[in-house]
Amino acid sequence: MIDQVRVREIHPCFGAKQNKGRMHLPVCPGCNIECNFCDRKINTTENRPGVTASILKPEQAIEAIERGLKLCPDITVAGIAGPGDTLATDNALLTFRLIQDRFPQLLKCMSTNGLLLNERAEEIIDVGIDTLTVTVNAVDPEIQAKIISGIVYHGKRYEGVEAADILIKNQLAGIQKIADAGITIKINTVLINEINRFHIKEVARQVKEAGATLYNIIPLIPQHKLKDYVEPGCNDIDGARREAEKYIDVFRHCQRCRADAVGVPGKSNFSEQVYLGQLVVK
Ligand code: CLF
Repeated sequence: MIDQVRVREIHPCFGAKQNKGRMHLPVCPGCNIECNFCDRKINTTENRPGVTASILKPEQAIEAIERGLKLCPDITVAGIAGPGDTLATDNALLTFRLIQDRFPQLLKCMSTNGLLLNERAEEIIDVGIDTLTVTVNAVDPEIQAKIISGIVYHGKRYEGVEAADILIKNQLAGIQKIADAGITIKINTVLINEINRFHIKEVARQVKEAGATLYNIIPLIPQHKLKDYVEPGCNDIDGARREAEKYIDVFRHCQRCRADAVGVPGKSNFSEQVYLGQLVVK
């Protein structure tokens, strides 16, 4: 049984008040959806989601954790957040199994786009994930269809409202299954003023109903196909948060971390020391 009090006390993205750290393990190269704002990159310079200096194999991730814990004993969470999707391959779940054996003291935190969440929910529960984040940018297929160009689902590519509908149904059904197992779920929504600004409260309402308990609104970084869109300002983010918190608790300290971030979010970063020389790109 997952200790929810422990999660809130030691997880920096789920309520920890003191300096607690997380270590991201970049073991997931590929993705199965095409978000119009997403630009996955291998480099050491950009500080944003979807960027990593290296892609590791699951066994290499275990060695990286050993280095990370020596450099930053405040790390309490082993997280996997890309750079691709954590369920598009088996790498993330394999890595979490190894972590369970070698570092049972660490919370296991997974982030996914949710396309395969419904069909892989039992595996996630079996692996013993403590916290799950699902990125849900819309619950209306017409709106979601403006955010993604397509999905690849069971070997077939879908586009438009059809793709959006498959994604949303799998996300909500998956959230429900994971929540029923007692796992704490946070939802990330990328705030795009021109597309989903006035849809946020409906996303918040529906994900809460499905079983999520925490909501994180991440302002768009204008890039890729949305490079000419406006970056939301403080008023937009604040307004969206106030609408969302009528339905669900809101997390306000997101640092838009890299897929290989190591340290206390916003305070320390040891990714170069941990991952330098690990440029193993599959
Ligand atoms: Fe990583 Fe995400 Fe887990 Fe945290 S990050 S997988 S829940 S351990 Fe946290 Fe970073 Fe924001 Fe993510 S500050 S980008 S919310």
